[in-house]
Amino acid sequence: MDSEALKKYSALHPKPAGLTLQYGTAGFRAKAEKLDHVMFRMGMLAVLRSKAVASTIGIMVTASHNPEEDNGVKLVDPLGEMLHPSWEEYATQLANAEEHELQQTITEICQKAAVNQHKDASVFIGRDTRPSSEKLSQSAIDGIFVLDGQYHDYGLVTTPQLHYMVCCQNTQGQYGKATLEGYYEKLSKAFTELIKQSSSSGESQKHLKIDCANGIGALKLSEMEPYFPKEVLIQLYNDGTKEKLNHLCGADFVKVHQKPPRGLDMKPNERCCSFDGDADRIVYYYQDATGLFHLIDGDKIATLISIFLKELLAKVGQTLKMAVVQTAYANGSSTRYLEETLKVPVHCVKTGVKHLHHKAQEFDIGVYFEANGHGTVLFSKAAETKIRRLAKEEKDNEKREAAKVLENMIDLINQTVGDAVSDMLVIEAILALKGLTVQQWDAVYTDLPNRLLKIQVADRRVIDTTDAERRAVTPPGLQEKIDALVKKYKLSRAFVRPSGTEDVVRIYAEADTQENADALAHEVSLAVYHLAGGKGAPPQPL
Ligand code: 16G
Ligand code: ZN
Repeated sequence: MDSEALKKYSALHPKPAGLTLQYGTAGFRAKAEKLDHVMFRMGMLAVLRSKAVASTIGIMVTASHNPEEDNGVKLVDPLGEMLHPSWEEYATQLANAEEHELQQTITEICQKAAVNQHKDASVFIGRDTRPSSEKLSQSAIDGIFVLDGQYHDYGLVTTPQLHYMVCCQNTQGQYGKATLEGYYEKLSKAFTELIKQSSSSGESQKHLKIDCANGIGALKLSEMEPYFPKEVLIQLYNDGTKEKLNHLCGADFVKVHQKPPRGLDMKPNERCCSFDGDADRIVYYYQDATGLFHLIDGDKIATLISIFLKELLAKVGQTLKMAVVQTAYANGSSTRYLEETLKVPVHCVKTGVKHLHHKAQEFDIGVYFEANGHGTVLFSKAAETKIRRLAKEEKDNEKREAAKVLENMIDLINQTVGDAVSDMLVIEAILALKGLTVQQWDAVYTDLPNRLLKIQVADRRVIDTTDAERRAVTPPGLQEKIDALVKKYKLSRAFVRPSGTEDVVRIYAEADTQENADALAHEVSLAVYHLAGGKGAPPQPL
């Protein structure tokens, strides 16, 4: 490490005095103007991580569904996964080190993580469409440069595209080509193969309106359109040419507010979907003839995919072990449907993609989705090999055809991380193959009414949880109180957890009616307010 160069460059990316940030579930996130030094330092950290694991590491500059003024950065590990938890701590240390401690901090990280500084390093970098992203990614490149790393700048890409590139690169092309064309070709080929076998017709069935959250999804879908078969009729809305990123639109807005995004003209019974700002989440929805809005969230997406995969496995005659991974936010009806009707095991883990991904890796086929629309399907190496072999060699026609469908599903799904583009194509293919309308999909089960609230407390760390965040261990008495409140309502459930991305405590409640879900959520928020040191005036009923 050239300490003069380090001094010179870090002076160009000074840390604002007194600012401390933490590498959380979604990396670093803050107002864009506070992040220049963080980007520079994450460029350096990516180099160190690359040397430590002798692989290419990714840097994605995005703040996903946050307001346009925010930004953020996430590191991507060799197989396209989230950064290993042990390194989250190093990321936080490096981001918060004072200027004069930088060199020392780097040396310490190298010692703790056994980094051989003489090794080569390679970093892939990408960014979303925020006005601040280009400059911030340049700062990260400065950080890569100062520690002598090689880099490839993909420029504007979706978060899942960057994850995909990193995985392709580190698996020597086995997963695909580490280029945008490679990504488009792989997905569109699998999709075309899949829908060839669909017999369902009717133009309205094929039509899909997409709210792109005024983000990167619009750009990348337009780029991909020439690769699509001509049967695909998509119409893009909120493409970023007129309005602000994520403003009153996008997957997070639609999920949280349970209403349509601005800027998308929705006719009764039309199939619509929303991406989030960096295109790693997707939710579907439609409005019925009476004007009622129907949200089809991550739980219903996981269910549709599970139904489809389970049928295929039965046809192929394989007993591959399939499971669904959810979080505490999963609607109780979805869990019940999956376990009792579909008879697929369901596992609940803590919020955050890395927890879901990790758990899903335990199965031959692991379907994971957060209710907010982030999710994918993982196939174990053994399952993939078996399926590909059957698709090629199986003598029984029906079995072989089913194996081919499974094989194309494997290629269509971005297994590195939740991917709105890939998930959308998976869903569209399943609906076409099964001849399902969006209404029929929605009717698979009925969501229990639910309510999500948040309140501020003096220190959200006073709330500690267990059992995949479904029970509070501290403060004393809180869980007992929640248990007593839940008993007052039918089909009810409630939990509280400290947010990993905002300074708030989140409260979730569901019950037999919306009034009851609202009342329960309010009562639980009062309990949190009183027992966990609520700030300001007590929460008011909805
Ligand atoms: C982050 C997570 C997302 C989670 C959300 C919860 C990743 C890549 N993203 O956006 O999975 O649902 O945080 O936020 O892990 P919260 O902790 O503020 O509720
Ligand atoms: Zn996102």
